[in-house]
Amino acid sequence: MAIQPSELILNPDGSVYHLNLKPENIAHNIIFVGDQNRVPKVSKHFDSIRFKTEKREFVTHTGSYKGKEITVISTGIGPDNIDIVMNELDALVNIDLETRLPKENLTSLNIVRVGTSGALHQDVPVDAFVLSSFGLDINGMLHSYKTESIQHPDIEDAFIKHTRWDENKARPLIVKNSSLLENKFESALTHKGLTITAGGFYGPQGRVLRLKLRDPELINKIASFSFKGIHSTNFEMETSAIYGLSQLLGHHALSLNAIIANRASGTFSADPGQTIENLITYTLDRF
Ligand code: R1P
Repeated sequence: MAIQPSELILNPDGSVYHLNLKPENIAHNIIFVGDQNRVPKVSKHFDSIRFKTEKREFVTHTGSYKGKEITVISTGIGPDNIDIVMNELDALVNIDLETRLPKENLTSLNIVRVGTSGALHQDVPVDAFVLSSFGLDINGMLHSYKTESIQHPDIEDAFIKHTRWDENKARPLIVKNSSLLENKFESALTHKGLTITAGGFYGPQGRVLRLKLRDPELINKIASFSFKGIHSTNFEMETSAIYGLSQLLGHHALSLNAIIANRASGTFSADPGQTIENLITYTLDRF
């Protein structure tokens, strides 16, 4: 049955509602960045840019890099935005926007996040790159979907026990990256680990300014979590949502984060712009 206009909203020009994109505007290799000002920092390396658009925080440039078509798109901050970006990008390739029917032959996108993040341990110093083997979802967005097929209950149960997780909060959910992309993007420069995706920047990541936290020890318990060689490495706000929705929709996803803060040592990068630039060129060259 055709998907109703209230469910799949299209703009008058036929583009998808939030991203302002039509199917022909995107490549199948896609870089996600959080900050919209990071989009031109990626596309300045392209040989040429064939398409640009923007709406709200969603800025898109499509072009070629060393002969390969790449789209770079900003997702803004947080898992709620990832829900929009993933569903609308998937609609562009896997739903016929004329008939509003899902296609029979599905397309898999390659999605790599180039983000920034705070590390939890001193052995992942500022200016390092983290490649997320797993995303640990503590924000709950993915629970709107049927996720049983992509979860890792053994690691989740160990995490719940270790942190004495408050049952009023959404059950933590652990999702894996695309091994195909991990093999392509890992190197001696990447620290592999478990990335915790929070639904906020302050309290949800254990930062205290003026408000008391429900569980002040949570950050220490998260930092000390490990399970069969998998260690928690860093906090940010998108990875698990990207991994979860990519797997459910049939896309390949990987998250790379430039470490600009270290929560264990209390330090911040002296030149975060350069570290992000280094991660951008690293990612483009491996695509
Ligand atoms: C918070 O400052 C934002 O920075 C990090 C977090 O995940 C969050 O989106 O990533 P980006 O720099 O990619 O946005």
